[in-house]
Amino acid sequence: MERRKFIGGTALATVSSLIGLNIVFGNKLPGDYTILALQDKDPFKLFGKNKQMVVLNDKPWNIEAQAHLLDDDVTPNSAIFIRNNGNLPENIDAEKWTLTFDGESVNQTKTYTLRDLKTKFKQYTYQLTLECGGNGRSEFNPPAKGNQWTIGAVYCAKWTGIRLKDVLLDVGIKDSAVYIGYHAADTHLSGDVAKEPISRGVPIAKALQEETLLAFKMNGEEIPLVHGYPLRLVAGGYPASASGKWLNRISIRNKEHDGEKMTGSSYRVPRNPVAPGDKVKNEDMRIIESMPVKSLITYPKSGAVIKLNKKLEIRGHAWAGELKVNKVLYSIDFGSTWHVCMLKDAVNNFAWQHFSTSIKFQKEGYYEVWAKAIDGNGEGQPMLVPGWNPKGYLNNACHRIAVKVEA
Ligand SMILES: Nc1nc2c(c(=O)[nH]1)N[C@H]1C(S)=C(S)[C@@H](COP(=O)(O)O)O[C@H]1N2
Ligand SMILES: [Mo]
Repeated sequence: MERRKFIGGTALATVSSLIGLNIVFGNKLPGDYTILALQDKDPFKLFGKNKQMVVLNDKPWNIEAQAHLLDDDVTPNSAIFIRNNGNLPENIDAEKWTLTFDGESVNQTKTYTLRDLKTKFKQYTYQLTLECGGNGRSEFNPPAKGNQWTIGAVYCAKWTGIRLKDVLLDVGIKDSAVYIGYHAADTHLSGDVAKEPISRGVPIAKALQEETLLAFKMNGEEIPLVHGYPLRLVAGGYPASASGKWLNRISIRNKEHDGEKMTGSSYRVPRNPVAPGDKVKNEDMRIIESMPVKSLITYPKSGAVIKLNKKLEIRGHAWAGELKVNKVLYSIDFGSTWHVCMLKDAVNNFAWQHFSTSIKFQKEGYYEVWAKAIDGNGEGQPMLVPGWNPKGYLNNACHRIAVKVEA
């Protein structure tokens, strides 16, 4: 007789959380059966995203926002881009979730349950900007392989969790510690369980910053599965790839972490400028740390139409990795002259800052509004695509919107 496998409690909970409903006869579900609600792969429904998000890849899921969806000070879940390097983990049981600390520079290997982490350490909430290192890749020429992000792989959500620093002090790390590397529960696309889809990290100084969190809430709720439920490393201001989702292990390293996507050309850029299309030797590449200064006009949507005698209100956000943004300027004459926008302070370190202004146009016709942010070191965004690099990282060119002024 054929034995039927029935889906276990934890797997069932995962499936239920994916569709956002209790599966009433869930205990009768055969183990190898995919329910219709999941066969119908509507990613917007599946992940609770706005229908105007743009799907760049479905294996694995990679979905980006459009500028106008990012208008809120704190990005709502519905507009948060998704970047997956592997398959989503299955059968997550938060009750049984653990986080292990190991590596050359740990005093002793130590494991905490998620419950320990939530109860033994003080909790903090910060807004932290996460931008994919490849945001803007689509503009590089010759083109770089990979997801063709335009401008929508950035967000600033409110993260709640405990300081990684507090846990590292509790674990005990050696003086030799220079880097941490994360490990996570997602699986390699090849199905090879020995391979990790991604295992990146940050220098120890970044790990010890007050805002570097082991987070279990995003925007006041449990982190959605696709964004790292039930535990995520969040290191604002660094490429978002350093913020490991589905976190289950952190290695304290005595050298720069050499996990998956830390070496070769992954998340690495040439130390010195290269000509477009050049081959760059590994030793001439460096890992991306703090992200460059950038801004985004989130209102109005490109293509806005305005009456000649009306002022156009514009607004958006600016961020500069670990630095503050000092100024945001706008131009309506293709960068010939620039004018200062109003700019707010960040609510905390590594949160984006909001800018706004109102613009009066002298004549009817076609205009572009360009925005340009300048960081605390006086460095500004380039008007057009900056330094070409083999994987198309760090495009922080000025964002532009088209405006029609009519009588
Ligand atoms: N475990 C794990 N963490 C991960 C990734 C991943 O594929 N697996 N992708 C990284 C990359 S490249 C980015 S840009 C961000 C995306 O975070 P988001 O999906 O919440 O927007 O997660 C990072 N953390
Ligand atoms: Mo990324």
